This record gives sequence, structure tokens and C-alpha cells, in this order.
Amino acid sequence: MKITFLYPNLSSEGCINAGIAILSSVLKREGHEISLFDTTFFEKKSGYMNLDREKFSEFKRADRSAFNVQQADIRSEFKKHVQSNKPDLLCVSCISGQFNFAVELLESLGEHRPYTLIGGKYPTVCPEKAMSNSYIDALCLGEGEGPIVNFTRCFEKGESVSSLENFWVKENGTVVKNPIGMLKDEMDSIPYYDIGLFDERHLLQPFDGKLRRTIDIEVSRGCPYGCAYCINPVMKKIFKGKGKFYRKKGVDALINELEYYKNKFNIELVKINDDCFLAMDEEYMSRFVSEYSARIALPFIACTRPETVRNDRINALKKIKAPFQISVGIESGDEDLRKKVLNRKMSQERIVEAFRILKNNNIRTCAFVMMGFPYETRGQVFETIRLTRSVNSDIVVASVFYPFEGVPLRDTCVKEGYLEENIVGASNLVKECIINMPQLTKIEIDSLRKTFMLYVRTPEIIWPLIHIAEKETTLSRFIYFLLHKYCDFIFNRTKRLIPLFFD
Ligand code: B12
Ligand code: SF4
Repeated sequence: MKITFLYPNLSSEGCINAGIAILSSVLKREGHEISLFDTTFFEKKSGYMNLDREKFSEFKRADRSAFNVQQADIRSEFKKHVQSNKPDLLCVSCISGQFNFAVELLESLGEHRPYTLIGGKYPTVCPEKAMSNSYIDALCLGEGEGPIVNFTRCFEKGESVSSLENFWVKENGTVVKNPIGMLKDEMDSIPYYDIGLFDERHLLQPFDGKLRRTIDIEVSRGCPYGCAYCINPVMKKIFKGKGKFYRKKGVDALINELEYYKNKFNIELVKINDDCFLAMDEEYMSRFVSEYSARIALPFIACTRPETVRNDRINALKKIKAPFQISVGIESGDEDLRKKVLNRKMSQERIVEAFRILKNNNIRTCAFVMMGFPYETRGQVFETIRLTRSVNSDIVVASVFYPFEGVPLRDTCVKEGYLEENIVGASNLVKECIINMPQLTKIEIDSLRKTFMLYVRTPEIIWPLIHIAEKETTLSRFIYFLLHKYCDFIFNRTKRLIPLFFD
């Protein structure tokens, strides 16, 4: 059977979509013919995500000409793709911010569209809304490896798909809602990505000022924690009683897979996409360190929680024969806000200690922070600025809180009247605030986001100038321009700031 995947990516930067890449391998094993319509390398209003980060001196600037982003009418390109491939089934994969864009593309197909099945994080956490859209015929809840096989086997034979676990299906004007099935209890049998389905440019990702051949990999699925701004607490609820939520690939399976990508695709950098990489036991760590050193030895980056950065783990990890970066979520610098609003019950000292342990071991660090949380005040944003300064992270990634559907804090925003219930999607996923709060306005949050790195990277004596630069007057813009040039110069020219991976 012919199957087309739609990847409605709003960013114009490379990164293989793991969900599609795995499901394509699963479906090819079943004998299906797969094509992909991918919006990544078309120009879009949403622009480049990391260009914003470079603009704010969070990342080093990289030349992106190799992406060769095309100007074209994406809707008519999509229509042409579907008309020429004539798929029996159209599979859409999307996260929350991509849903509106996916619908816009589906709309362009008009009445003669193929049967459309949607999956991914958005339809999993918001199935009612996804199914209420007239362009969607069925949706898959949760992980798709097993369910998509059951679905396509029935679909190909013309049998009814309306009683299959994990699927919601439209039938005779109603939506048949089947329950979610058990989670896979292991990750070793997940097939490797079908990298050939994607444009070669997806292997290039900007890192430290250059495009590097990069592979994103899952070592684990799920997360043991439940932060209120994240999708994981709702995913945990959905999968309650359906098996272990937090699962890990065995070291052998992981290393075999990485070795395959490394050799076949000439990879330079590994990005571990785990939610909490260091949530691993001693035995796993020691095998990972020895096998990764012996067979992969490429620079890698991974994210973790402050509580998991312990001396014993870092001492074990640093024996690895490759440079690596550990990204740690600070999110807010205010302990009370973290505890009461974000459901992150960790002390200030624990965060500082996590960075201290990493720094003492000469490990490159990245700090994730956010601003614009419900109830947050300007003073609390400055607590975040002060904490970020004090941990002296090599890289800082600052974002504005975005109330994605399904995350617990979205309900808080709606309850408090900060957000209208029916708002879906995002126009700019990195820097724009969409909630209206009395104590800290949208404009103030966006201004703090714009100047955040200036506050972090300049001596406090300069802060009154930065305060002026937050405004939108001609003088403010001029001061912002000068301060920003200064910060940009320091960050982009000073190698000393970052233990280097490649040069
Ligand atoms: C890697 C990653 C990225 C990469 C890009 C990944 C990519 N190319 O798709 C980068 C760094 C660019 C990124 C950016 C962003 N990300 Co991100 N990212 C992730 C991360 C860590 C891993 C994604 C992944 O590879 N998962 C593994 C695959 C196998 O899982 P999957 O995609 O869910 O697919 C499975 C099922 O969903 C299902 N499925 C998927 N599609 C389909 C389709 C069909 C037809 C079927 C049947 C089934 C099916 O089957 C798959 C296999 O089981 C996740 C967290 C996580 N652990 O998932 C966050 C996550 C997806 N990101 C998130 C967010 C918010 C963002 C940003 C908006 C952040 C920001 N503020 O800028 C941007 C938006 C990017 C964009 N392109 O528009 C949220 C999404 C929340 C939501 N409500 O949708 C997540 C869940 C993080 C979180 N914990 O909240 N991200
Ligand atoms: S630790 Fe990270 S992935 Fe886990 S729930 Fe919190 S924000 Fe989400």
C-alpha cells in the first residue's frame, strides 16, 4: 500500500523526526511504499528557531546557506506531492505547535484527500480537539510502532479499523474511541530510523558556530518527574496502568544503533534526546561509558535534572573518551515558584551544586531557563537572572513559558483568566508570550526575554542601561543595539568561554 507521511515542521532547520523515521522503517518491513512531504526546507513565517537564539547571543552564529531554504507555496507543493504519489493512507505526525499548520496543509487538498491518520504528541494529549477537525479520519494515541502495524494490516484488507486499541476512528458520523493499549516494555526492538526517507540536509544541525553532521537518539522514553509546564504529567496519566512509563534501551542495542548511524552517515555529534539522561543506575552507566568510548567516541550532548547530577555519576561519566555537554533545567530561579507553580521541588543549593559538580569536572554545561510563568513577577525573573549568572553555565537557553495544550499549567492560565481556552498553536515557538497577566504583562515578558542574556552576561553596574534597553523607544533601541553587539562579540569571539568540542 502507498503511504505518505506529512511532517509539518515549523522550523527550517535540520533534525530527523524520530517518530516518522521509526514508523517508516516499521511500515517498510510490512512491505508498504512510503513517501514523505516535509515542510522543513521551505520558507515559513515562523522562521528559524535557532536564529532567534543566535540573535540573543545564546548560541554561536552558524552559516546556514547549506540548508538552501526554498521560497514556494507550501500548500500547493503539498497538493502536488499527494496528487503525484496518490497515497492510500496519509499519516500526519505532529506536536501541539504544528497542529494548525498541519490542518492548513490538509485543507489545501480539498475534497479528494486520502484517508488521514494523525499521531504524535498533540493528538495523544488533545484527542477530542484533533478529532473534531473535519480533515482527520483517525488518530493514534501514544506510541505507534505496534498500533500502526495493526491499523495498516486491517486498512489494506479493507477491514474495519474501528475496534483497534490505541485508535479513535470516525465512523457513521460518530467517533469510536478505543482505549489505549499497553506500552512497549522494552526499547531494544524499535527499528533504526529510516534516514533515507529524509533529505540529507536533516543530518546537519548548527552547533558551536557550524553545521555539524548530527544524529538525535532516544536512550530512554518517559520521565520519572512531573513538572507542571511539561507534557509528561499528562502522558503519565494517559498511560496509567499500561505498563512502565520510564523505559531504557539496553546498552548493546543503543551502541549497535549508534555505530550504524556513525559509520553509515558520517556522524560528528550525538544528541541524546532523553528527558532525564542521568536517571540511570551505576551498572548501566559503567557499561555505557565503556562501550561508548570503545565504539562511538563522538562528542555528545544530553539533558538531565539537577538532582541527578551527583559526584558519583559524574565521576563515572567523565571516564568516557569523548567530550560531552550536560544540559540542566533551572527553569526558574525562585524556589517558591518552582515548588508551588512548576512542581519542581528542588532547593536553590541543589541547582548550584549540580553546576558546581559539572564545572569542577570541566564538563561543558548548558542551562535551560524560562520566564513568563503564571503568577511570576518581575522580581522572580530577576531571581532567575541571578541564579543563571551564579552557575556560570557555558551555554544558556532562555525561553518564554508557552501553555501548550495538555500541560497542567495551561489549566492554571485558563482558570486565572490569563488565556482564552480555545487558543491553539503558536506563531513563534521560542520567544513570544501569549498569556496576559496583571502583575507581569506580555510586553514586559517579551522585553525581559529580549534582554535576558544581557542581564546574565554583563556586570550589574550596566543593568540600569539594560533596563532602558527593554523599552521600545529610539534611544532604548540604540542602547540595546550597542549592548547586544558587545555581548555578541564576547560570546562569538571568546573561545575561552566554552570548553571546545571540535576545534
Ligand atoms: C528532539 C526534540 C525536539 C527537536 C526536534 C525534533 C523533531 N525533529 O521532531 C528540537 C530540539 C528541534 C525540538 C524543538 C521543539 N520542541 Co521538542 N522535543 C524533542 C524531544 C526531546 C524528543 C522527540 C522525539 O524524537 N521523540 C521520540 C519519538 C519516537 O517520539 P514521538 O515523536 O512522540 O513519536 C511516537 C508517537 O508519538 C507516535 N507517532 C508520532 N507520529 C505519528 C504519526 C502517526 C500517523 C502515528 C500512527 C503515530 C505517530 O509514534 C512514534 C513512535 O512511538 C521531545 C520529548 C520526547 N521525549 O518526546 C520534545 C517535545 C516533542 N518538544 C516539545 C516542544 C514544546 C518543542 C518546541 C516547541 C520547543 C520550543 N519552545 O521551541 C520546539 C518546536 C519545534 C518545531 N519543529 O516546531 C514538546 C511538545 C509538547 C507538545 N505539547 O506537543 C516535547 C514533548 C517536550 C516536552 N516534554 O514537553 N524538539
Ligand atoms: S524533568 Fe523535564 S521532561 Fe521530566 S517532567 Fe520535568 S520538564 Fe518534563
